[in-house]
Amino acid sequence: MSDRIANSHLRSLVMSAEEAAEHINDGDTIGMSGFTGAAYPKALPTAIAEKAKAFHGRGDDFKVNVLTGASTAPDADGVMAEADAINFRMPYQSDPVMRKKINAAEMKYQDVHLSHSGLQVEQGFFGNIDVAIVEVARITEEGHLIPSSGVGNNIEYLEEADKIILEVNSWQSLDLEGMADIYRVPRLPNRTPIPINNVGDRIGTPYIQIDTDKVVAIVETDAPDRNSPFKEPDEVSKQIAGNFLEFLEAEVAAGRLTYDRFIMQSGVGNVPNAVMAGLLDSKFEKITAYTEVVQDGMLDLIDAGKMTVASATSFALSPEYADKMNREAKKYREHLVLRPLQISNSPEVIRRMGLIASNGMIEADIYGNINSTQVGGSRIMNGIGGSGDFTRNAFASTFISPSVAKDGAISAIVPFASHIDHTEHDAMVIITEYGYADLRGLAPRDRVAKMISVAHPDYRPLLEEYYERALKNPHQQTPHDLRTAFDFHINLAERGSMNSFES
Ligand code: 0RQ
Repeated sequence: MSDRIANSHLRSLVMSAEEAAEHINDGDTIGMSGFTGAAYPKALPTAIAEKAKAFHGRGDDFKVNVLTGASTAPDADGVMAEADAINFRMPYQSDPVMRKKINAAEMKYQDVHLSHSGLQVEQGFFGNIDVAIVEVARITEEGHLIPSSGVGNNIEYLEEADKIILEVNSWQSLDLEGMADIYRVPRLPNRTPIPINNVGDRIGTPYIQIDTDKVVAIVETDAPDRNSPFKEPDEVSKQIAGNFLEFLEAEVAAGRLTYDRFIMQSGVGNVPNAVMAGLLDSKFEKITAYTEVVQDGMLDLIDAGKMTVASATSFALSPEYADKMNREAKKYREHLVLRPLQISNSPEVIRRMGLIASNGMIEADIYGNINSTQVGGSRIMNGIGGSGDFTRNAFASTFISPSVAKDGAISAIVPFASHIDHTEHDAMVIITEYGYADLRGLAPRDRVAKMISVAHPDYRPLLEEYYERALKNPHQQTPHDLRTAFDFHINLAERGSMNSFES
């Protein structure tokens, strides 16, 4: 295994995860690798959780602050949350145990635009970074790090941290070397334009350079990335995918897009994956992706010769596709570029690319404000992730969702969103299984009928009734009836369904 650690000084620092965890103290702020179930450290989180449990068992305090690229996995966020080892978490999570702890006020969470997170670390918003814990595929003779299945905020954490702990994971394919393109965005106020003009442009090095004197421990692991498998597309997802394609066809018909110029960004989830499956049978060719994560559907598009190149910061692959990547990384690295998060999600590059963004949502209101994160305005689901980076800056920003959730008890189209992540100024096209509402070029009142047309038929009369009441408001730019604007949500909280109105 030591052939993965070619630097002799660093090889002398190999130790167990438990020994490495001795370098972590109560109150530390840890900058950790990890992005949507990929490239997270596989051993240290459990060792930290065990250490926290031992401290708590003795009646001592032990909690750390954990900053990452995005979500991790049950054996990272999950185990640490379970052990009450985390005080503060940023910038994104999607773990069920952690979600519960956050919603019960047992830990704190700041949900941050991912493109902001590295910069905010540099600017000291989260205090001193005591330790960076980063997974790598290999360490070169010079002590350079070859990233594993994601890059995220690793550069910022490695630079800012006082101490560095590296995990060298032999499960990760050595053929990943060459996929990452490491370019350091200059610090403010010395920023210069990021010289990416085409999705696949490489502008940096395949490795991360670090101050090897800061490394205090190296832990060897052999454990897979862990992502949940995607559900097979159901009928509703297939209809949504069909409507998304219809929207793309309309863009072609309007002369805004050609069949060989589609640059996509795709959020994570079952519905976005179904959309990619739909693209396999479409007329679109030479598809590229300037996006945040590489998903199963993109590997299928590459295999089918439909996608030429995808730029992202990490993988978000199901176990089956992660194995496939491990076997065929040499082939895929011709088509994939893994970039630091500040570049994969750079608002400036995204705006210049002119891409079409597509993200999931919890709910949209009748004017096109989008809630991506908080059920009932208060309960966190996952976080905004990169959806804001792409939505605000894409050429066309779409949101895709089934029209109802929880067997019809919840409408995805509501009078007023109970929390707003993306405003009516950012979201442009809302797509459900009933069609797409293209809000571009429309004043708020002209959007309402379009939004109601994509709502579930059971909810359309209720939305129309609400809008009639709203039209009685003397102020008519964005009419609301504030007394009843949240009736859908109140009904859900009190009666278990958004449409159980008292008769
Ligand atoms: O719950 O898992 O218990 O069945 O949310 O919903 O329909 O499977 O859709 O997987 O695309 O997720 C917004 C959560 C949608 C996601 C959200 C419940 C529903 C189900 C999942 P179950 P679906 P998806 C940039 C992209 C924010 C981050 C982002 C998300 C579960 O897209 O987290 O965009 N987005 N990142 O039942 C209550 C509602 C609901 C609801 C759905 N209105 N109320 N529950 N659900 N709507 C890339 C990155 O940042 C990585």
